[in-house]
Amino acid sequence: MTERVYVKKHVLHGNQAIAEENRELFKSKGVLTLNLLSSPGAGKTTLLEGFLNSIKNEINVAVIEGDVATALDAERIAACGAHAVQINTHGSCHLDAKMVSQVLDYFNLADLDLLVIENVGNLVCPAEFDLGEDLRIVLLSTTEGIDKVVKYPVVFQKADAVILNKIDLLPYLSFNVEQFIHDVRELNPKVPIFQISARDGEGVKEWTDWLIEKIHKP
Ligand SMILES: Nc1nc2c(ncn2[C@@H]2O[C@H](COP(=O)(O)OP(=O)(O)OP(=O)(O)O)[C@@H](O)[C@H]2O)c(=O)[nH]1
Ligand SMILES: [Mg+2]
Repeated sequence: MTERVYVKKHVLHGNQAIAEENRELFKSKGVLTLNLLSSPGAGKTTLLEGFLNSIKNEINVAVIEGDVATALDAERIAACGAHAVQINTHGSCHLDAKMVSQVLDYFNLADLDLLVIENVGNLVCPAEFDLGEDLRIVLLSTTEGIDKVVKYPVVFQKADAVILNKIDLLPYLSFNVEQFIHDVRELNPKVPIFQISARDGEGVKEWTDWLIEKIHKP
């Protein structure tokens, strides 16, 4: 048991050192970096598609896609006209800083305003692994249930913004938005909370404006 704890600490310590190198590199190139986290299917890629189509001519964005298998998400991002690199973790439930550092040569970071890293769909493991990002964005979708915030607190505690997605489905669900906001605030009192429908575009502009401001005034 003790040995297991030690191994985890060792792994996280090694990850942190590489994450700091990534962060220094991003800073030196002047690129803002996002780590996008959610359960599988909460709508990360759908949000990115809408976002990319809306800011195409304003800022230079590239995307790293993390999935256990396939390049489906990278293909969706490329279809929006953005440069995307797919990482397949082959079983691992999260990206780590080394995986990210190994694909950075595929980008001309100095030309980018924003690098988005879509993590593997999971609310647990990705929360533990710093990738060197500037901001962590956490999505929850209304279909996942109101209890997920209190059941998976760490990812919400560490978020720089929280997005509630699929609000178009609220009329068909018993999801209580006020309870959601209350539970998030208990864990992370000042975090901005956005309510969106990535599918329909509702609320996405508010999040986009918040992000663009971060790019201009990090
Ligand atoms: N009704 C509704 N469906 C949505 C919304 N956003 C995404 N979806 C649907 O949810 C499903 C999953 O969306 P994705 O964007 O692929 O989710 P993801 O988080 O990227 O999934 P993984 O990368 O597999 O973790 C798709 O069928 C989307 O069309 C939304 O706002 N409303
Ligand atoms: Mg996706």
